[in-house]
Amino acid sequence: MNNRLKIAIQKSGRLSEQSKKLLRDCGIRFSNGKQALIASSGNFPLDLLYLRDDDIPRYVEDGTADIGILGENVLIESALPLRTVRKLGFARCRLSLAIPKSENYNDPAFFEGRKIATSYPKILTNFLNDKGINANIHRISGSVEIAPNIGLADAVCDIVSSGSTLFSNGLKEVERILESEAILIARDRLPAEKEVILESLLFRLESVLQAQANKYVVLNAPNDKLESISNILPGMRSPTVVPLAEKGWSALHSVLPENLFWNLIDELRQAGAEGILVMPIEKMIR
Ligand code: PRT
Ligand code: ZN
Repeated sequence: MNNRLKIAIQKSGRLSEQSKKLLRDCGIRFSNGKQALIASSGNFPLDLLYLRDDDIPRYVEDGTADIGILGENVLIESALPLRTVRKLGFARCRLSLAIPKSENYNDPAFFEGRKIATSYPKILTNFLNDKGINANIHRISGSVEIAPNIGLADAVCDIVSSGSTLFSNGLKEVERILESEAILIARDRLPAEKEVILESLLFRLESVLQAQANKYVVLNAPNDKLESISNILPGMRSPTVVPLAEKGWSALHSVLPENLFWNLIDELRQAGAEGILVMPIEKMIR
């Protein structure tokens, strides 16, 4: 069956809601996966497999699924030759080494001969090998952060986002090994028919992710200020300018990258813009 694409997503966990939302934002309809292991979309040639995130690389590799959404950290730890098709911008975190707060730390030589608890033995081994350090890696699959407190390890190598888990376990982060976010992966060679479906999914994804990264801006300005304001807000091609009922004034419509938002808003006000409205964009196709 090459006329449908199979995507593996996390059944329940930190990635599952956002993975499903992203696909739904792409206009793809499917049932929830609360009970079932598999769901079929009725309006797009996509079947969903709900799996544990750790199993996703293997299933994409062996052809049970064609593509998948998972954390970059899990893909790298799997060491499987899969391709990263698109970074998805959610579930950002990092994989870090942490030690008890009371310890002094200068550099990775600290870890020589120490016992480190982790769920990421391969990534940690590579990091330590790179630094020429011999440590004793203790592989555990959950609650890594409690290992030093119960005397199981001297340090941990674990996923951190806010840092509060480390903090509440009396640990401090001393090395960042890897930055991670959710990604879309695919098997290296997909049949041509499946590549076509992936392309069409990617086109939709792109328009959703672009929209998330940008805001729609409407503002009023006196006509003699329009040019300098347009220079600040280039838009997709150039801003739309519409005259207001009040003579000598116009409204300017444009698009602004979310990450520049606050900086540019200040610049716009200084350039004479007022009545600024900023709105979310649902889809954006360049
Ligand atoms: O059941 P399944 O195997 O599918 O899920 P899981 O329990 O293995 O994974 P899950 O759902 O916890 O995480 C899925 C993915 O989310 C991870 O592989 C990361 O890519 C990403 N992610 C983002 C995180 C975090 N943020 C995160 N904070 N994964 C785990 N954590 C944990 C971390 O392990 C630690 O216990 O949260 C704690 C640290 O958080 P802070 O905010 O206290 O620093
Ligand atoms: Zn997992």
